[in-house]
Amino acid sequence: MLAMLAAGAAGLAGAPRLQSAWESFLASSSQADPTGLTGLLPNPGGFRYFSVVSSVPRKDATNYKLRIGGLVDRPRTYALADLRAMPQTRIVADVVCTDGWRVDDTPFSGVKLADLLDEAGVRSRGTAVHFTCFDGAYTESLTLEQARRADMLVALDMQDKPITHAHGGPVRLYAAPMYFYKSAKWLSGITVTSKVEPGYWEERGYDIDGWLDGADRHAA
Ligand SMILES: Nc1nc2c(c(=O)[nH]1)N[C@H]1C(S)=C(S)[C@@H](COP(=O)(O)O)O[C@H]1N2
Ligand SMILES: [Mo]
Repeated sequence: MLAMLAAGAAGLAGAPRLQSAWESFLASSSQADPTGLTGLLPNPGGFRYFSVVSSVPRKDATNYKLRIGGLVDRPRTYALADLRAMPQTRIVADVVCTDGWRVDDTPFSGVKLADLLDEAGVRSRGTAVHFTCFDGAYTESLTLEQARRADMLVALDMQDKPITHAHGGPVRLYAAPMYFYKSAKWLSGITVTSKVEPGYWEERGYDIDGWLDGADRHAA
């Protein structure tokens, strides 16, 4: 068993874009798992761990904050409990990464991004939404029309459990109809802007149009 775990940790350390063996250890050890052991195996549950920085601070109910601002009438900061107290939406869809891996039928739940935008009151000059992360590096963007869709969530749960640190918990974006790079992990800021500001990967050549093949681009 120990040999298997060692092999598993080595496999994770070699995963694409993984920045350091230490972060892979942190990532694997934070998988929700009663034994604490299966997370050390490579590629747990079909997902790959992604981060563009080598270490990300941990946030929980005691210190997590989501700030909404920019071109809105009522800027506001939400604690985790505030988000949990709002109506929750559950979506089951396929997770697809541009690197070629996918995990079918993955449930995510959380608050509709549209509900948060409505509470904030988007001003008439607002046409896009920019997302920032408490890893201090990753960013993402959506048009306001995309952001208002019913399948865009500020997600609190993944696979019906609180999102783990490794998967971007306690709160990540979940952009169901788009490639998984649009689903920013460790979400800390939502800013309404007057034009789309390209996100981290989009500045580095990714298509700003993240639609999955077959997505209904005109869904409400
Ligand atoms: N903050 C942050 N969010 C991110 C990324 C990242 O590196 N940092 N990677 C993106 C990419 S390319 C993918 S495929 C998914 C991976 O999510 P996972 O680590 O939960 O599998 O997160 C997306 N969101
Ligand atoms: Mo990805």
